[in-house]
Formats: sequence, structure tokens, C-alpha cells
Amino acid sequence: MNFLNHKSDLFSFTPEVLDALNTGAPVVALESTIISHGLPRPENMRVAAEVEDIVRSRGAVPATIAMLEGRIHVGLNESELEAVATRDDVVKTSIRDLATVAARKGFAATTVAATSHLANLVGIRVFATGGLGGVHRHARESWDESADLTALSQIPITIVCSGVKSILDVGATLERLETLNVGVVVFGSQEFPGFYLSESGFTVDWSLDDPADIADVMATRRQLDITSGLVIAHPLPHASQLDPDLHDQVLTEGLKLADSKKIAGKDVTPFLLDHFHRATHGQSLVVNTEIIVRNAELAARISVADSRDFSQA
Ligand code: PSU
Ligand code: MN
Repeated sequence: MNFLNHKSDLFSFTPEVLDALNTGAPVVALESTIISHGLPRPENMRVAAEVEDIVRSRGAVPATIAMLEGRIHVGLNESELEAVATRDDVVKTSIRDLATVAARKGFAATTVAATSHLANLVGIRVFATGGLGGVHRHARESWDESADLTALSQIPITIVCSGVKSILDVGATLERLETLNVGVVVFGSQEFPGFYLSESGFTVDWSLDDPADIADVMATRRQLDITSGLVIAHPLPHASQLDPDLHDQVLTEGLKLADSKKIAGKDVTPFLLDHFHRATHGQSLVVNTEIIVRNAELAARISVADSRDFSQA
């Protein structure tokens, strides 16, 4: 873990994250694409701070990951968070782009894929986000499948999310997660969640409802040398979900709009999320915020249980 011991030009840690990593205290990784490209300004800044607060309140240290002027920051102070939330030159960055943005001394918001890679590299085992990337609708024609999937097939991180974004083909994504050996467990239910919606219409084989049990699964995966990721899907309570009829209507509109505007590649997900926030007059933003905050809270509880197990192993 020489990233921590040597002053590297490539990495920068906040003191609280460095201390937690050196002492084995619980740390939760948080991604930055959700801040720069997933939420509208100025709410993105407020949500990012709220998410960090809830992690701390549950006894873990938040490590929001981003690249600033070519340097990877694990943990952001307030002005760094503000840079990610407000600068127009922050690039949505997956694993393949990290080194290129670094060479240009650029600003990068890391996706689930890139955040998982960096978190694992520095020894963070738990990560919270909103919704995973996955197989897009009409992927048969577009071949658009998020690099989040292949990343999670190779990175032993536990990621708490509200399933995959409902703008995607959920069934196809679940099939790909199976092929890619990514573990999938739903927290407190067997209904795989649908991001803005509590249910996606798909069920999974495994359900756990205690963070300590999830930490046990993580420990056993380490013993078995299983090096793929573990998805903990965390459904919203029904009372908090977006109205399903509104959801379906806005999604149909959004997909049509994206098609007519020829939105492609990495712009598809930010475009559709933005369409939701506009077309629901902020209702989807309220739901999206609750998703991220709840996931961060659960991730912190898992991280606390896991760091206890890890230090005893
Ligand atoms: N979840 C959210 N909002 C987001 C994302 C996830 O609630 O903005 C981001 C994540 O960074 C994820 C990315 O990795 O969207 C997936 O993008 P794509 O579909 O282009 O792979
Ligand atoms: Mn894509």
C-alpha cells in the first residue's frame, strides 16, 4: 500500500481518509460523476455534503474520489468538492480515460467503474452510489453497455446502490451481472429495485437484512479469493419512490428525445437523468437524493461491520 506511505504526485488524501486507511477504520468511497453529471446545480453540492455527513454520522469516513489538475484525490475538502460540482471542464471519466486526463492535468469526475478501481487500489472495500450503469435499452443496435459491469467483474469491491438506473434494460443487466460473476444481494427484500422505483419487476436469489451478514459474505469472498464485486441493491421504501406512471411517461419521452437528438455514448446517462429532473419538476431530484443518502448510510454500516471483521482476520 505504498500509495499511502509515499508522497506520490498522482494521489492526494484528506487527513481523515489517510488516518482511517492507516488504522483500518471504516471508509466509504463515493463517486464524483453523480455530483458533476448526475445532479443539477446547485443542489449537487448540497447533496454531496449531505452524503458525506451521513457517512460520518454512522461512524465511517467518507472518501469522495475525483481527479483535480491531474491528481487523484481520495477525499475532498470543501473547495475541492465545489470544483467538481461547478466547473464546466470536469470530464466524466471511466477507467480507460483516467491516465489520459491525468497526463493533461485535467479535472475528472470518476464513474462507478473508475471509482471502484481507485478505491480498491488504495484499500477501500465499500462504495456507495445511486444507480449502477448497465445495459442500455436497444443495446442490440447500439452496443451500449456501461463499463461499470466489466469493472465490477474484476474489482473486489462491495457497492451499495439502488439497483441499476431505470433508464436501462434491467433484465439484460442482471443477466450480464450473472455472466460476469458479480454477486447480487438485495437488502431487506428479494425484489431487485428499479432506482427511482422500489421494484424493477425482477427478483434475485439472495436477500440479506443485516450489515454484519454482508460483512461476513465479504470476508468469505476474501477467503475464497473471489475477486469480482458484490452489489448490494437497496430498494427505496414505496412511500419514497417516484410515481410509477409519471416515471414511465417521462422515461418514454426521454428515450424518444435522446434518439431524435442523436445523444450517444457517455452522454446518454447524464442526458436522461437531466430530462427526468426537468420533466418531473424536481420530483426525481428529491428521490435521487434520498437514494444516495440512504445508500451512503447503509454503506457506512456495512463498512463499520467489515472493518471489525477485517482487523480480526
Ligand atoms: N448513478 C446515479 N447518477 C449518476 C451515475 C450513477 O444516480 O450520474 C453515473 C455513475 O457514475 C455511473 C455512470 O458509473 O453514471 C454510468 O454511466 P454510463 O451509463 O455512461 O456508463
Ligand atoms: Mn455507455
